[in-house]
Amino acid sequence: MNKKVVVIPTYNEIKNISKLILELLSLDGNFDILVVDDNSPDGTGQEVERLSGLHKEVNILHRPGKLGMGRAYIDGFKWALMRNYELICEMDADFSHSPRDLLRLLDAINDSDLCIGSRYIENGGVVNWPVWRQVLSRTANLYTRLVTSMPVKDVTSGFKCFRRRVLESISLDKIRSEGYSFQIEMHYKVLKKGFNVKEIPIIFVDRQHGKSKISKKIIIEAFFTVWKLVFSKNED
Ligand SMILES: Nc1nc2c(ncn2[C@@H]2O[C@H](COP(=O)(O)OP(=O)(O)O)[C@@H](O)[C@H]2O)c(=O)[nH]1
Ligand SMILES: [Mg+2]
Repeated sequence: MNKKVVVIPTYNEIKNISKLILELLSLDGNFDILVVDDNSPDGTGQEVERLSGLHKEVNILHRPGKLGMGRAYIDGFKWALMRNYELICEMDADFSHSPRDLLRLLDAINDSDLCIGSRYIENGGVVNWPVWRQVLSRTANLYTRLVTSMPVKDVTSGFKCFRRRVLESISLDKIRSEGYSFQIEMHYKVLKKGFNVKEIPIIFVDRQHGKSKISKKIIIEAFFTVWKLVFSKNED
């Protein structure tokens, strides 16, 4: 039986995290959960610590401070690779990604190496996002696809599932992106390696609790990352 884990980065998600974990556990999908918390001042890390004492499927990786979502995922991936997980998923902590869709991703990866939950294919979509976020996301997608020629429709999606061989083949320490460009960089590198990438539709719902961590820095980083990727000679 394939070992499966979903990696969830958190920063100040106290209003979401217990509910999300309990919902994921109730799905009975036979997967483990790893939360990577950046010493959230609101106590998210301590709450997950408590839940990890009650449920053997729940794990927590504490980092000393806010070091960025990209590095949180890298640390989470390394943790999972060391523990022999075969399927390693990514998911946000704020219910924008539906727990039920995680089961669909785990199912759909059967015939691919990376399966992405996509907002921008038929039957996918976004609910309750303010217009500026929709415009930003659509523009970022269009811009990235024009510059990189990637055949992925939702290049900034943070809901996906990798086979371990995909993550093993990438030099994780060379990934520098912190925000959305982390997703772009991963997709670019996976495609460049020739892996089989698939998208399935998801409906992304804006968070009801807590705050988005999007910032100008994250947007600017994504703007430049696409050019760095295209001009980089580095294969991995
Ligand atoms: N560990 C960690 N998690 C982060 C950091 N920044 C964002 N996150 C988490 O990454 C996920 C996506 O972030 P979010 O702010 O919801 O982005 P948005 O949905 O695009 O507005 C959430 O689970 C956040 O808690 C960070 O610096 N460190
Ligand atoms: Mg969010």
